[in-house]
Amino acid sequence: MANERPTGLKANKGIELLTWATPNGWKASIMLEELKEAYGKEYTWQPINIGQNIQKEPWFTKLGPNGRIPVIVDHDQGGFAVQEGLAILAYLTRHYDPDHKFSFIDPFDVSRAEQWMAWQHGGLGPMQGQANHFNRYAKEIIPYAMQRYTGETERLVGILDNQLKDKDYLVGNKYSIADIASFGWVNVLRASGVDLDAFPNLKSWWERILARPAVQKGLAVPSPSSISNEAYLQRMAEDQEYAQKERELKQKIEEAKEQYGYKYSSP
Ligand SMILES: N[C@@H](CCC(=O)N[C@@H](CS)C(=O)NCC(=O)O)C(=O)O
Repeated sequence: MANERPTGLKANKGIELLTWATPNGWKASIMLEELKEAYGKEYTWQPINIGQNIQKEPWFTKLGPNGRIPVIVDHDQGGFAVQEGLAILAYLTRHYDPDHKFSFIDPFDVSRAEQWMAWQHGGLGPMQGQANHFNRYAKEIIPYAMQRYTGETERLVGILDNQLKDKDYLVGNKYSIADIASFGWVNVLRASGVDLDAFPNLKSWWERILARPAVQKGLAVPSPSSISNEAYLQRMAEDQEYAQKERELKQKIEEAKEQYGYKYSSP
């Protein structure tokens, strides 16, 4: 399935999700799996292999002008398309969560959820994304950028950890779109060079959410990721060559932090 190259929409009713197995993609697939479990709302999906730049093709950018996944199309609303994880979570709950199982009625809780989702969009996602880029994919090794973005990711997850000190979930002590927005990024924290064990409240929150059947299903759309925290630890234990390379990368990040006098501090 994941090898097929989509060339356009394939459904004509319900929600169609265009996605790939990434932290941003999981926001949409987890939400859709939760709605399916809670309300029996079916959806279809297509794999958009971002390594093949399918998200830049004209049929895709007509739906999601930013040329990035995830995008949903609501065939029951005249083919209305939504890009951006935050907007997708808001759209799906506004239309398809009538009992507010994953969203809020109280305007102050609505605002609290919006704040954490905006925080994820403007902070955790972009910073952790840049940490991954400069630690793993940059064409040259730039120690300043490595420590800057890895350090900023640590600062941000420290905020979440603190927020979760006496709470199971971010808003109203209820699992919601506020949690779903950040969960995917925390789900790849280890591969981003940040030690999840150093943030115990966050780790418990991550485990609590990971245990949900709908979350497990959402994480398998379109196929399981090799960099989720669990997959990462497993590969570190089983593949000596990979483990050695990862240890070398961690060492480079540590050296970069030392070079620029980085000290963990949050906020
Ligand atoms: N702010 C967007 C970010 C979307 C995004 O960056 N998606 C990445 C995957 S995690 C992507 O499509 N990358 C492919 C590309 O940059 O062309 C959201 O939260 O939905």
